[in-house]
Amino acid sequence: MNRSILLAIVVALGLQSWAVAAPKVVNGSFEADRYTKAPGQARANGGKIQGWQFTGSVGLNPTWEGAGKKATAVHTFDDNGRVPDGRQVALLQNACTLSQRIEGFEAGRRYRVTFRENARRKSRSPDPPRLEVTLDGQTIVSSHLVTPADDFDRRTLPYHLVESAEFVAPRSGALELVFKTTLDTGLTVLLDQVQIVELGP
Ligand SMILES: [Ca+2]
Repeated sequence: MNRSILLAIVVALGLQSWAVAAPKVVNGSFEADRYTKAPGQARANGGKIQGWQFTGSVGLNPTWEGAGKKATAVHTFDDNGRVPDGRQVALLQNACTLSQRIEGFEAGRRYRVTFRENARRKSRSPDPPRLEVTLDGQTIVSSHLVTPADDFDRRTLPYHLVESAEFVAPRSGALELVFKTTLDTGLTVLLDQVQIVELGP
């Protein structure tokens, strides 16, 4: 292989990696923290979810009883469906926000946010909760009902996959992604695998 072909391949690989680079959600699978106090609200477990800010009764599930590999998962809120990625999901009980300022947007480029959602099956209210998602203040997923994905205590069916509307970055830099639950009826939304996909210029 001559030198010019090698260079062409190197350039092509470089372009490819540049083209797929996208703003990265920190801890988008909610695996970075380990909560030990059920039912799993952040305020009882050190008050933090790495990478995220929140208001209201936000937390992680499952919580873990015992140490190391013998720890038992306690699924108080994530009581149905197959965890989409890793072992943990975020929970938003009642009216909450869960948000992150995400670096790396480029002005004029198009993006899409994808995530997995589910709702707690055992709930004192028959009404499903509502969720809305904004990016830089723009609604990218309209307020919608979130329904349980599976039967109680069954972990076979996947969480619902949600794809946001296309989003054109109005400027370069960090933009704020916000998940907002909009009803205060004792219901819980479950989230996992939050990602940003770059669609191009
Ligand atoms: Ca996860």
